[in-house]
Amino acid sequence: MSKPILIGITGGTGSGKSTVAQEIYKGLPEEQICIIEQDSYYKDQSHLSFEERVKTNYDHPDAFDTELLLSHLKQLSDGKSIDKPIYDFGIHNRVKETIKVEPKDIIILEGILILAEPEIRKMLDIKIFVDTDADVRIVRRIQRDIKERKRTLDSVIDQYISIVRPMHLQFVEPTKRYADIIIPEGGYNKVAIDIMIAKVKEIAASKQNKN
Ligand code: UZR
Ligand code: MG
Repeated sequence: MSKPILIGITGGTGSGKSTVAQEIYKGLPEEQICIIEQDSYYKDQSHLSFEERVKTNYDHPDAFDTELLLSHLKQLSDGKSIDKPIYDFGIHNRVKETIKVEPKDIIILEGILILAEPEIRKMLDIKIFVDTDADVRIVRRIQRDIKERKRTLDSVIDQYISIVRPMHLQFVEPTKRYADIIIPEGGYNKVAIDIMIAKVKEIAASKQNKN
């Protein structure tokens, strides 16, 4: 297998980056593409109590096990499978189980702080920033965190004002400068997604010819 193409998709929380990643994924045959979520690489916090884990700043680059993520990206690039960690947002911790991910021609890496890490940036062939207004992002975040991440309305709002927003302005927003492509409005932007799928299909076809 020739070296895979690594596509990074970033943007603030609730921007629609996971949706864009899923849409591109669905546009290609399963044997050619995989998704790695930066969220899966939140640090193992088993040594902390639940009360301590709640206080972790999850919007800071230090919250992530970037060393493990980088080594997994390198393994996939070298044609080796990885055991991707599973993160449980309900308990704020990594669980014991992992998921085996096989190397594919196209690897999508998506997460809020992937472009904030120079080592990750260097590995990415295509860098995308999903740019969605903050009011839309907070509304989506409220809906998602209550439905899927076992949060209350008050806790989502408190966390947003005290941590998520300042960290976004300090660490996420400035990485827009590193993007090759900026997609407004994430998952609802069908034109941008169709263009991306066409491009990725073209890359995948050229890879198949080389294999
Ligand atoms: P996305 N996050 C949690 O709420 N709890 C955790 O245990 C780990 C992460 C949140 C994190 C960040 N912030 O804003 C968001 N907080 O997950 C990133 N507070 O994920 O891009 O899917 O929204
Ligand atoms: Mg997401």
